Parts: sequence; C-alpha cells; structure tokens
Amino acid sequence: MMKLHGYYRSSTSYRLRIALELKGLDYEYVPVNLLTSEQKGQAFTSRNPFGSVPLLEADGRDRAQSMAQLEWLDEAYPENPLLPADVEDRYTARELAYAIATELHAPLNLPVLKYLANEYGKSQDEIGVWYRHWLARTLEPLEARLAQLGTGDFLFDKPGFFEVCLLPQVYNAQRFAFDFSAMPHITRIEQACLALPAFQRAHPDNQIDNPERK
Ligand SMILES: N[C@@H](CCC(=O)N[C@@H](CS)C(=O)NCC(=O)O)C(=O)O
Repeated sequence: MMKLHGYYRSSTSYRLRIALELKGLDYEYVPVNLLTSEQKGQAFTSRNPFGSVPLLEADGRDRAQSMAQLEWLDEAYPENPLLPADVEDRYTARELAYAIATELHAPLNLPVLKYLANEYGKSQDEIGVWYRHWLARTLEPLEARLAQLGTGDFLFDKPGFFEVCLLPQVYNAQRFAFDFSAMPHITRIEQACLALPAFQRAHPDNQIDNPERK
C-alpha cells in the first residue's frame, strides 16, 4: 500500500490526500511533525533531500514534490483521472492549478514567513498583510478566469486536478483572514467540494495528527 508522509495542515500534503481519495487509492497516512522540524532530520532528508512534505512512498520509490506526485499518480493509475480527457481541458486545469502551485505556494510557505519574522523582524500583522497581498495577486485573476469559463460547481463535470490545488490554498487563506466575498466562483467551488466525502476525509480537521481532532 502507498504511504503518504505528511502534516495535517500542510497544503501540499492536503493536495495529495484529496487526490488519493478522488482516485480511490488506498494509502497509509504517516504524520511528519513540522513543529519539531522532523522534515529536516536525517531520517527524513535521506529519503527526501528537499526536506519537505509530502513524501509519497509508492511503487518502490520515495517521491518528493507534490505536483510531480499528482501527475505521476494520474499516469501510473489512470483510473478515476484527475486530468480531463480533452487536451484543451487538460490545459485549462493545469493553467489554474499551476498558478496556485507556482505563484502562491512559494511566497506563502512557512519557511518564508519565518524568515520574514526572524531575519526582518516583521510582526504577525505585517506578515498577514504580505500573505493577503500575494493571495490577491493570483486569486483575483483566477476568479476572473473562472468567470470567463462560465464555471459551475466544479471546473469541469467533477472535481479533479484544479480542485486538488484550490481547496488547500483556500483553507490556508481562511487561516489568514483573506476576504473571499468578491470571489463567488472560488467560494462556490470550495463549498461544492467540501460537501463531498472524499474532500471531508482529506480535510486537515480529520487527520490523526491534528491535535484538535474530535
Ligand atoms: N514544492 C513543494 C513544496 C513542499 C512544501 O513546501 N511543503 C511544506 C508544507 S506545505 C513543508 O514541508 N514545509 C516545511 C519546511 O519547508 O521546512 C511541493 O509541492 O511538494
């Protein structure tokens, strides 16, 4: 069985949990404690030199980097595809998913926020301003693109590659009090996804390493 080494609140780990659930693949979730920097310890970095989660242990290999993992999962396990069949639809899904993965995740990642605090002495309020600035810079055009596409509850007929990336980013944005009131498309897609059992099982609230799990 595949093993997903992750952290409940890590958005990249959340991407993989959603993907595995949508594809109906069995996996064991192995918590990695980011609060104690377990991801930087020798036991972990000898398996994933990037020192980040998620690490996907699957088919005889330790696989790093969430976007590569998602693309690999869809190629190696074509059943229940995350990416649509039509080449132009695949392009649209990637356009939006990679906007999140490449423009948003990097400046908003924990080591960047810690660097702002520790090296530049920025306060939590200032870091919140930084966080919401970069979010708006990519989420506003993303919302505009969804409006152009006339999107319904999902980008296509069912959730896939795009929603796998969107939901974790929205979850993080809410933790930083981002205002989604002018983003009805993103909000509608988020709500439609959260109503589905696959997304509920993958949610940070329901992970064994969440200390507030009920
Ligand atoms: N580009 C990587 C980013 C992974 C990443 O930054 N993961 C975060 C959690 S969301 C992490 O492990 N942070 C801890 C650290 O970098 O020390 C991916 O997509 O997998």
